[in-house]
Amino acid sequence: MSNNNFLVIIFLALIVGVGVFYIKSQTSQNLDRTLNTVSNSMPVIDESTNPSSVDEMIAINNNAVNFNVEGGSFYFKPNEIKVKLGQTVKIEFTSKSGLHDFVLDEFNIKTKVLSSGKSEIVEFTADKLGQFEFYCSVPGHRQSGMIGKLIVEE
Ligand SMILES: [Cu+2]
Repeated sequence: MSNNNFLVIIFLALIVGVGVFYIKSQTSQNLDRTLNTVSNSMPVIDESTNPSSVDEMIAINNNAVNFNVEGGSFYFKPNEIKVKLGQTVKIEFTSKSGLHDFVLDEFNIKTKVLSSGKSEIVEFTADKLGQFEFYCSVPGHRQSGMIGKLIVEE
């Protein structure tokens, strides 16, 4: 074997070695990526934020939300308010035109009857789940469609 042949063989062996090393590292990177994807898509179940009672939900969502609600003949705008169980809900009700109030029986909410341009702020804790109708108690207005919906969800 000449010296030259020996060098060529060494050279080829190096190329094959580097190639194998490269393929191996690619494979392990792909495997890592696959494992990451799997663990990212797994739902995280944390017992401490998995409440079992309404009281616990109320404690978790114990923050405040504000809404501005307009009343006119014969509508509320918005006529759907969605909150989370436990939230402190603050509603500023404004009469746009005419005499109107804002009543939400289940939470003991009732503003004064307000004339055009007047506002009143009411506040309560959304401590019951479900859908509750709010309405204007000026005679005839509720029947004319002056109603809306408060949705309290988990
Ligand atoms: Cu009204």
